[in-house]
Amino acid sequence: MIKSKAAVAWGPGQPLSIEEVDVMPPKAGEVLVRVIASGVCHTDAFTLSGDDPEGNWPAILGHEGGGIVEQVGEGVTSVQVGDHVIPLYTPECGECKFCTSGKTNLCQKIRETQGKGLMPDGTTRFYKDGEPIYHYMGCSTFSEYTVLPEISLAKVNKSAPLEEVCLLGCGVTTGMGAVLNTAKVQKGDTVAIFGLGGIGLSAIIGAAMAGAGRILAIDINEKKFELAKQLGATDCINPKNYDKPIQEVIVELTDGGVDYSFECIGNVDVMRSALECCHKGWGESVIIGVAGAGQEISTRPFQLVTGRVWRGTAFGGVKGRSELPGIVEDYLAGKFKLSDFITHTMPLDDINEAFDLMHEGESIRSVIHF
Ligand code: NAD
Ligand code: DAO
Ligand code: ZN
Ligand code: ZN
Repeated sequence: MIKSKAAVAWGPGQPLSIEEVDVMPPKAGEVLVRVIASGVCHTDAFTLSGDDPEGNWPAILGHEGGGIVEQVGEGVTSVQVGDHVIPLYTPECGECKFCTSGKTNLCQKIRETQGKGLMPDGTTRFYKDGEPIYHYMGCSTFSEYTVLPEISLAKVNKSAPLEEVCLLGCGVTTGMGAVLNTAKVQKGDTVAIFGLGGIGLSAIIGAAMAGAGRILAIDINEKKFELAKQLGATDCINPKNYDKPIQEVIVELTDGGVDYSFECIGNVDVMRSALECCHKGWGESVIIGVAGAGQEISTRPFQLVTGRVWRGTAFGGVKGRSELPGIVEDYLAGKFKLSDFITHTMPLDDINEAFDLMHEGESIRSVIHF
């Protein structure tokens, strides 16, 4: 057992509390990781708010990390002590029906226990004063040390700075992957991106990489527009400046609608706008944002009858163990930058400030340095 400084979420709606917790050694097939850095994603805030039906309490949140293997459990062969790794909330076992389907990245091997905040054997590795603390999304990166199943680790090039590539553990991979893998945007396409946080801005990078002809960036916070333009947005639109539904505005601006749209907020009304701004006959809308528990989407079915397509994506459709190392290589080769996203860095002690900055719309990503 080792001691670890961690930010514990004791319950929904409460600030995180910095504690010294006990971390149990990795069991068979598990790995102890020393976390070097972790981004703070909107999904952490969503779970902390209490809106996430899978929230378990108390828990150690965080799922956008980068770290170094400290110890391996029995039978672990794919990583060794000293390897640099990115934790995966979507594991890749390579054996389950989902992994072998060739159709999805949603490995289900440890889905049930991960959703309950537990390791695959049904127990936790975190304790405080003898009481268990739950894992989060199989990652729990808001702790100096964390334990993950081997299938939840992508081994990456050691020359990549973990303080930056941690963002590939969620936000940047999700946004870029949604555009490049899920939608497969092509050169010259017109795209609309709703919500310009870490996910939406990464979707802009993906659209620019794909050679999209026009990239419409939509947000109600105009402070996001400058970076959106720098990354490749051609039009920045604030829906509050119009007195008609934003989908009508976009359809007019784009000669009938966009080829692809992406909802990067988690707002079911915006999801409808994103679908309905798509071009009749072929436009496709991809839902990335996670809506609150129990919320539902709606549109007139005729929108789909007339050729629009509604779909969704998790982790940008990326298979973490086999594909994420290549994305890190692309970053190292200068195909995209990560530093633009890191608006704030701070020690774990100040992690609540990262949540405040996100809620105030001041940050793109805060990265916690351990
Ligand atoms: P964020 O809070 O940093 O960004 C959200 C942006 O949406 C902000 O810029 C905000 O101003 C804008 N916004 C809010 N309401 C709006 C509205 N009505 N119209 C236009 N813009 C509006 O969040 P993020 O970290 O970028 O995450 C975005 C969403 O993606 C969240 O719901 C998160 O849970 C989800 N997510 C999904 C996946 C996945 O795999 N599907 C992965 C990571 C995050
Ligand atoms: O396989 O049923 C499943 C769950 C997969 C989890 C994918 C989560 C994607 C959305 C959550 C946002 C992640 C930060
Ligand atoms: Zn995330
Ligand atoms: Zn699998």
